[in-house]
Amino acid sequence: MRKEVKKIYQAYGIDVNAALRKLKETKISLHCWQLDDVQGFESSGKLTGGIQTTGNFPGKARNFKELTQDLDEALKFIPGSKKINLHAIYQTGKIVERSEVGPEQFKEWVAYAKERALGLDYNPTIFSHPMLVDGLSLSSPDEKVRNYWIKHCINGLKITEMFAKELGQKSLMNIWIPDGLKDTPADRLGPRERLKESLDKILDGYKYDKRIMDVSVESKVFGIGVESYTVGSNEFYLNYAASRKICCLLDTGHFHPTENVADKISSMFAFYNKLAFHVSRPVRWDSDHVLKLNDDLQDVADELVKCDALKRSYIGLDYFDASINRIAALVIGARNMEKAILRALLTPWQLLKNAQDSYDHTRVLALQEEIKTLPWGEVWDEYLKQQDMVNDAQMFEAIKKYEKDVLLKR
Ligand code: RNT
Ligand code: ZN
Repeated sequence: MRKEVKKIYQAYGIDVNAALRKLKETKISLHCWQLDDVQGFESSGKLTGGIQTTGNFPGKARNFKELTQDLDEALKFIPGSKKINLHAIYQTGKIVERSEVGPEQFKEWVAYAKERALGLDYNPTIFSHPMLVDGLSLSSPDEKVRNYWIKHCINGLKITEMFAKELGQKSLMNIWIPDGLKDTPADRLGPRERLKESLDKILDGYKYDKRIMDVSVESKVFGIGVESYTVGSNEFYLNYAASRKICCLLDTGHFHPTENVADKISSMFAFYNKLAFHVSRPVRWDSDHVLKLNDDLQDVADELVKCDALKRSYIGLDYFDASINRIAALVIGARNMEKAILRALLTPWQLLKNAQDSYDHTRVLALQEEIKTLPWGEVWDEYLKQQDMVNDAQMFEAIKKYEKDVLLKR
């Protein structure tokens, strides 16, 4: 980085070193499921629950060994503080029934994370399974079905608590269910009452240590095959989380395409002191494309910085593209998340706020546009250098080599 760069930012009241420090401390939870198209190790076959991966890029990881080998490759290129986001289907050892998946099945992951000083987050897997009867789980009219998934989630609380204890950092358990209906419902309230009751049973089912872990609920607007009604809607979970004092999770792909998800963040922080995210990129629908450094992503990062929420948020990524090199997909998306946060940290928010509060909207617009051409790219390269990481171009070459040497031989 040229010496002048620091001075350029100083003129706006920005300390580049402080920005780099903050960025490095910001934890990003990397979703392991980008590496194997949300397949997991249970050999359950088809992905169901209104989500889908498309593409058939060669060399997909088929087991714990291959997945962690690919993850290690990806980690070489992702700077900053990292966690790995796991799903129940990534249980290891002797595979057990989904409802029985507990801490025992995640010991290998804990050892893996410990060795690399990573954190872990957890998700019960409530899809791709025969106990989703007619696509319904926690909201099912059948008590047996509900109890099956309640048990799965209660065990999940124990797994998440174990992650936090073993790794000495906070962990998140996020609940997402695909429950919904293809066509106009006859009853909308019934399933929601049942979901509410099931969630209460989960939270009452195990007294987890609230100081070291959080539980979040993830809403959605619709999925493939459940176009008309989603039980776990945004309003449902907003109210549920607020009344139960748990966390909401905003997946940036789970809203109407013209809705601005970034705009929701400050409204949430006006009432909650923490928030969880699945940062994704919807293209026309909840398509889970790899994160690009586009305006939507920048807007989310800007709000996180402006709300002073980097430390109060669980920032997880959630996309799955099977049509390109999966490791590159994970790395490019994660680097883009970090680039967006870096740019947000290099923005003179105080100057902008002052201008807005003094009704100087011309100044706001001018300044917003002016800072776009500041040399943040040099700061990014400096960030990589400080962590002994190669730049974007070299990263691509290295992953291509791994593709040739490892992936194409599988
Ligand atoms: C699905 C949700 C959910 C999943 C992952 C695999 O629409 O976004 O979070 O993508 O849990
Ligand atoms: Zn999600």
